[in-house]
Amino acid sequence: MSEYIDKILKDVKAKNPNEPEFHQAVQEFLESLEIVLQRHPEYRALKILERMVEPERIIMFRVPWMDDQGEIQINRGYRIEMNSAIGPYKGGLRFHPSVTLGILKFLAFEQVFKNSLTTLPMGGGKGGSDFNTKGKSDNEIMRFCQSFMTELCRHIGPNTDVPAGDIGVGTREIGFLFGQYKRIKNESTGVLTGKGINWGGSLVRPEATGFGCVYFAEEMLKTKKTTFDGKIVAVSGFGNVAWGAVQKVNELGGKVVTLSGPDGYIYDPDGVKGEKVDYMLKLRSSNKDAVEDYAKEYKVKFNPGKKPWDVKVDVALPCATQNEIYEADAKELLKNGCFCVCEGANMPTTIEAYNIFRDAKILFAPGKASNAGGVATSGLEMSQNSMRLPWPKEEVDKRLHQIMIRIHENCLDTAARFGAPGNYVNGANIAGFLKVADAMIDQGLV
Ligand code: NDP
Ligand code: 2IT
Repeated sequence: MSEYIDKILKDVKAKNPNEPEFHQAVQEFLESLEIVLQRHPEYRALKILERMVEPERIIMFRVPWMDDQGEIQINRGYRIEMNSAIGPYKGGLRFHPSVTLGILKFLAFEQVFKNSLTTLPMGGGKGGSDFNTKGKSDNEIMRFCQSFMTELCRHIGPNTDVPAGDIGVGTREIGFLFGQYKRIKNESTGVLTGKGINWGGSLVRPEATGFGCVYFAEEMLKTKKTTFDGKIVAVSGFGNVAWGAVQKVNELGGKVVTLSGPDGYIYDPDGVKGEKVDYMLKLRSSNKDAVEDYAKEYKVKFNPGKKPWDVKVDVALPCATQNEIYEADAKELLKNGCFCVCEGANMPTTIEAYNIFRDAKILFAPGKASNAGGVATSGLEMSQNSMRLPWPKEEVDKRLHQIMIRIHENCLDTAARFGAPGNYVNGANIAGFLKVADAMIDQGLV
């Protein structure tokens, strides 16, 4: 690492202590940029990187709500408005007990460059709360969402900041949040994406992240002159992204043999297909936080406390959460013949594990490129809301597919242009960076 980049990273760590995930995301990003800074000294002169690592705005707030027993509960809410150089802040809301300021800052930082890659005009943001949806009744979730939006509504808007879902936030939560926004603001606009189909949502948005991830992986496989047909695939997670990915792998002739949750992973040698894919929706909406029930329902093996990286597969799609593939997992995957890792989640691979994949020269796609289909389809939802005209499913899916093909192309072209042919991480970081950096320069000292 150059002295300059090293200094930025040191300053980020000193200024943002106790935020290891944010440090990790910044480090992974900066490591790709060395050659860009050599070729374009203007970015350094104008302190573009120093500006990018500082969020434009952070909002933190109290979220008081009452549980079903009449007891008052207090959570913490956040919205990180990271960068608006190329459009309104855009990014999901995460409700999970592990949520901290540092986790949301890492996600908002990644989102800026992901959104840049989508080709659509969206800045980057992220928000959420340490609220735990596990074991909560629908009424409790509604009261929490209403309280959360009562504060958030003054900071967002269809041309300012447009939140969506992420871990723990699906159509149900978006509905409660949207309802409260409307009551307070007395306006019906596309202020949130991931809405229900009957009230402004876009077809294909629920499937979009998983579909997009598999479309991206399909392009990666094409570079090795192969397809998903007959491939064995490990998927982690069992949530929204995993569900979309499983459907598309099946459609393309592959077989998904694992799903995972915080409790462990299931191994289904016949493949997660047919009604088993619908069962994933039941698992997710049960608020139980576990996949073991799948093993009981379909009489397959459950491996408690383990992650699905020790199975013999061709392709791995990590779709659960950050830092779920460590160095030892990476070695295990390689040993078992895996030659393509395509991230559905945000930053599921640690830097050490990534280095192993990079050195082994297998296909590896970073989430900010390969999971961009979710937010891209959110962008398409915003377009439809502005036009007040919904597109049919085929139209949205076609646009999503084209966007993923273009992101793939852009990553490979940019990687080759900047001396790292075939390296999707460098390609994604550099391509995402250039567009945002140039927009910031055009707009003066922002
Ligand atoms: P869901 O809530 O639908 O599913 C998340 C899955 O990950 C669940 O299986 C969840 O179990 C598990 N999980 C969450 N946190 C942890 C944890 N700390 N340890 C172990 N397992 C955990 O979320 P999504 O499918 O929407 O999100 C999955 C990933 O994809 C995340 O990294 C998200 O940021 C990313 N992503 C999502 C997009 C979207 O549009 N939804 C778009 C792009 C990326 P449980 O909830 O029961 O803990
Ligand atoms: O991480 C992500 O890209 C998302 N959770 C989706 C964000 C969005 O605005 O659709």
